[in-house]
Amino acid sequence: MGRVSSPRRLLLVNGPNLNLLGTREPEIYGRETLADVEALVAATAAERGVEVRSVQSNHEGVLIDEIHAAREDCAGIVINPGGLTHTSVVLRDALAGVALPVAEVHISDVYAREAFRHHSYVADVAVVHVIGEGVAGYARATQQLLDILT
Ligand code: CA2
Repeated sequence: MGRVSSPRRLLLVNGPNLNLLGTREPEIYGRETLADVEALVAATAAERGVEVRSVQSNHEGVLIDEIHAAREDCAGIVINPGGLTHTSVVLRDALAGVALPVAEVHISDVYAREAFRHHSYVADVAVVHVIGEGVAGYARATQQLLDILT
């Protein structure tokens, strides 16, 4: 199908270790779970009549396959790449390669943490950036991406 003029579906991607949300480090990542994040994004998009397909994986190749598949039926991608943000040229290449609009989300303020978190390979292939607003940032990123798409 490819991109359509009225977006019907977004892909939500959560990278490695984000399945642990709500179980550890609440002082950094809060108490909400991955299921809460996925429900929040689905509800936010549903207000605009848009569906969400959600994927979380601890495996880079799985994420890349999902990003490639999004070319077929998604109008944009909301992504928190987790630690791959700071390491992964291949994830960046996948996002650039599918040429869909991307919203980059980080729960914590990566720019106020360790120096190794200050560089994002994804930042310049994303059109929306929501950093350090907690889990609520996923809703804002979804809204901003839909503002661009509609
Ligand atoms: O702040 C974010 O959203 C991050 O993308 C989260 C990544 C981190 O490597 C990035 O620098 C910033 C880590 C995700 C791990 O999430 C956990 C959640 C709860 C307990 C343990 C890990």
